[in-house]
Amino acid sequence: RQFDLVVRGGTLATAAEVFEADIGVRDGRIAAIGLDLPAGTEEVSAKGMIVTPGGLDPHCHIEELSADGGVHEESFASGSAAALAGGTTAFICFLPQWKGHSLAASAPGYERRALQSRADYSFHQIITDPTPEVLEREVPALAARGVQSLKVFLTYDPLRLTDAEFLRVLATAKRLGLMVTVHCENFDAIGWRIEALLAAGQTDPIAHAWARPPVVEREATYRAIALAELVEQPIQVFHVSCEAAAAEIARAQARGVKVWGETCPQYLTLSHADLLKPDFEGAKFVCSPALREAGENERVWKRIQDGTLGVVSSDHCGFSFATAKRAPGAGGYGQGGATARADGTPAFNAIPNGVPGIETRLPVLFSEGVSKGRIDLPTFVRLSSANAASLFGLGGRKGTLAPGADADLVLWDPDAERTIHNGALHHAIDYTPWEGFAVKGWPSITIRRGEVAVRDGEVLAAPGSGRFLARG
Ligand code: DUC
Ligand code: ZN
Ligand code: ZN
Ligand code: ZN
Repeated sequence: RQFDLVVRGGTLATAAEVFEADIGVRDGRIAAIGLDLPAGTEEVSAKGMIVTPGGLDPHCHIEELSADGGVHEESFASGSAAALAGGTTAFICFLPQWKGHSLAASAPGYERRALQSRADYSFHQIITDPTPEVLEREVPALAARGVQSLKVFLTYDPLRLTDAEFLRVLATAKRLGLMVTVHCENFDAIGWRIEALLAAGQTDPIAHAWARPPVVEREATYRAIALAELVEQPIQVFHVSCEAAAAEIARAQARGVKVWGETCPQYLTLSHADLLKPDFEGAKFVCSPALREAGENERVWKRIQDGTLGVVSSDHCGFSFATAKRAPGAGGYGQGGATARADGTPAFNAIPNGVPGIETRLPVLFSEGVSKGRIDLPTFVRLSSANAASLFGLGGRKGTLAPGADADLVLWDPDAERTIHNGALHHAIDYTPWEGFAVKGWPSITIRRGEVAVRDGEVLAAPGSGRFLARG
């Protein structure tokens, strides 16, 4: 039988090599890779294009329902449209747990909302309250349904675990063979800094970074690794922002500890200068870990180049600027009492933490990485999909160009020069931290399981066409 689709004449990039070939697709999967494949029912020309596996964003917050009633503005329909337009065909977001609730009683209806996704999706289960009921009954049941990874926070009032609780989660993951992902910052250190800054009258967005300097991240990274080492449980350290934390990961890797590191485009391109923007605009750049001083971006790139950090996720967590201005503490991603200032804007500690970036993740990484010569194409593929696929149980299906894999393909125009503007993005958020950012290289066609999902910025995939990815 002939191919449903042939992507013809492109330069293919995988995690290992770059070569010229056509890709033949049948029933949503790659059926053949080779030169001069016979005609398909549909033909897409990839002449002059670089063809990579679809991006896998293993860390994004979509429509997350928080215990305080705050709802993420990003819906599954909008967030997944943005993902596809930015070359990401699958993502892993989070099943919330509300402290004091079982998993089943947290965020009711969340999985039903996810059915609206246009991209393929999976979940990490957040654990905020590791009771025996949760660890002994609910987590094993979830794992059996293909939710094979847990997420824990070492900071944030409503989310954080004590070391004792973290150890119990690690032990459960070990027993069930699950991966554990960790947000590493020292909660008490941050609280102590926030109090001192507020007492000194420092309330501007930049004080967010002063409240959580690199040492706060480095300490928690070291502690998470040490506790994981004790239990002999692999972990993935989320959103590494600085050399100090990356160095702890590198040291542990060198002694054979199973620890992996992730970073995000914000830690490769943005800095304190952004938090200092006037008219409260700095609030657009409040994320945790915080943006660092000028110069730190290059040190994080070095840790990509030496292999310490193997995944670049978005940590997409969008709160509109309009929301941040008037809704202190929205979504639970803040710390300490919510203080309003004379003009009604919140003090730095009550600005909801997070930046939107699910659509810009890969264009920024391609441009700053591949186009500027910091990384080669196979490294780009490893960072954008392949490494996360192996780490989270999607190897062979996602992140690879090989017969049998899902036909998730991105056709990159390596010469396209664009300036990022929020008006052209597909997310539901009213700003992008990369407004006015110039990039070279753009995903002109995104194919998800053999269907053209985006062509020249137009999203063709319908809500509900994404599939839940059970992982094994
Ligand atoms: N950091 C953020 O900036 N937002 C969401 C959660 C997180 O850890
Ligand atoms: Zn986090
Ligand atoms: Zn996050
Ligand atoms: Zn603009």
